[in-house]
Amino acid sequence: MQHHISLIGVPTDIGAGARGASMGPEALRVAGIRSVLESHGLDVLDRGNLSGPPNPWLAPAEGYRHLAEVVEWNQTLHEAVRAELAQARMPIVLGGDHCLGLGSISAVARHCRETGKKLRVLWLDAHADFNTAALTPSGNIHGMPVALLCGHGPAPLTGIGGTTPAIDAGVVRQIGIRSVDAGEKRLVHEAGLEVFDMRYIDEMGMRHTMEQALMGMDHNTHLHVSFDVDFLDPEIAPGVGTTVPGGPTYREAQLCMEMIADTGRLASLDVMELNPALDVRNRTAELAVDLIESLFGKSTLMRKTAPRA
Ligand code: HAR
Ligand code: MN
Ligand code: MN
Ligand code: MN
Repeated sequence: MQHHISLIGVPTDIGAGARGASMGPEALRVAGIRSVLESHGLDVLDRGNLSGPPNPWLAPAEGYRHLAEVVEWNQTLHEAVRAELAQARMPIVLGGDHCLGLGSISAVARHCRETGKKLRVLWLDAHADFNTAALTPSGNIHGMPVALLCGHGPAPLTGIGGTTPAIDAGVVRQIGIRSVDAGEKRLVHEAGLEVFDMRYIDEMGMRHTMEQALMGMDHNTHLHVSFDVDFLDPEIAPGVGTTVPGGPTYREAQLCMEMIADTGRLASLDVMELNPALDVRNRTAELAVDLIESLFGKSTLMRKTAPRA
């Protein structure tokens, strides 16, 4: 795994239906994200925050809310992530709402094309984020980034990064999903997205789920994790704009992160949708940092290999 890490703050809630995710980057810093990573021997540069247009808080127009502003933030983020990867550093994007997955992952995909790497995207979320203007109940673009990455949506968004679609749906594994809109459900099915929803996790357990989601990766795989904090059960993670009951417990989330760490392939990360305005004494930010620590190899005991068959 890459030992040189760059933190990129993206202080915006431009794609969300609630205000406040714009304060996410600072809350993660206050929760100690940098020193926690450094305690594992990683070299961490905090690049500070990107800047972009303010949130005008308008109603959706033709199915999209704040389309121009979402394009601008994502273009800026795309360039920032691209620059870190070009310097062989691992970008950690501190969101910000999940519309930013578009700028982040389009840059990662471009880097993979340029370097001949195989991309795998793990999308940890309560939501599939696979809406389009025609399907969305809200117009909020944070409900659309996976569809946009797969080429469903308007050119100014789907074209960020030069190639449309930015990714093939086949590289994505969604985990923890438990809220999908009716039309969105049809499109997810049509696109052939691989979804490990909560029903699957309930029946098969997190261990088997992660074994499946991580299967087929090799030494040449670039693993990107897009961690929407609303993935977690709201009982432990109240500080998000769109809570959905019935998410992974603390232990399930830890196992998920530890199994990702065991692959040694993590090469870029998004931490999205943290909303300090809705949090309780920064508890959700601290939990996110705790889980990120596991993602980077914190475990209870030293293990030579993962204790699995
Ligand atoms: N599916 C709903 C919509 O599109 C809610 C989407 C909420 N999205 C996030 N990101 N919080 O996962 O409006
Ligand atoms: Mn080094
Ligand atoms: Mn999301
Ligand atoms: Mn979500």
